Amino acid sequence: MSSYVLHIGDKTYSSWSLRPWLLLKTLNIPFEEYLHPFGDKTTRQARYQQFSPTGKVPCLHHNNLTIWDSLAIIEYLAEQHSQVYPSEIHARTWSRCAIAEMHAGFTSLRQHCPMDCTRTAALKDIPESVQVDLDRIQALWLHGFELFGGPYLAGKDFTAVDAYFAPVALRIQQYQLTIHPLCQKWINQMMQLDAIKQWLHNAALEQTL
Ligand SMILES: N[C@@H](CCC(=O)N[C@@H](CS)C(=O)NCC(=O)O)C(=O)O
Repeated sequence: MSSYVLHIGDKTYSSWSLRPWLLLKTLNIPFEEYLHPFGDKTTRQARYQQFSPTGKVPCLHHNNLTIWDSLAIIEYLAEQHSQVYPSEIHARTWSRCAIAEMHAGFTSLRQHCPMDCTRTAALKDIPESVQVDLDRIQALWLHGFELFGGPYLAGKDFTAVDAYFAPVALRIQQYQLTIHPLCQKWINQMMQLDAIKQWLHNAALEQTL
């Protein structure tokens, strides 16, 4: 079996890239990483289409397969590695629902608070639509803690759903958004992951290039 090759964008900004990267790193699944800077927008499609049919990152290559889109990558990895999702069916199903909701939604939070690892300033005026997204995220996470007992979203282990919401954890930090203390506790724990520290370190280095 060949090794996984993951194509990603700038660590400072690429929230979709962070999800599979963090999952692979934290589950200790070996992979090769190729970072393609966003760079000039006019040439990006052509550059990215050399490895990704949508011209977007992330994109995984494995055993002559090309797997584009972060959600398809997570599902592909789940077929190979049992630790990607919780073994218990309720927790696994809940995780898939939460991931699907993240993949398709929270557009206001994504639009008004794009992931930016250089940012430290609070968001002054929080649009109502952003607060609606945050309220739903908070309810979802609290439901996960209540159902599965924490400390991770779907139980005692870090799994795909934690990786999928990691960019939201970073956004809440970067824009200094207020969230329920139990959710903040999960964010603090995520910030302690070696892989998150490595991502942020690499993102900081991008600013010096
Ligand atoms: N639905 C896709 C979204 C991928 C996406 O939008 N990636 C952004 C970077 S975070 C991208 O490649 N943008 C390049 C562009 O649109 O030119 C996924 O889940 O992977």
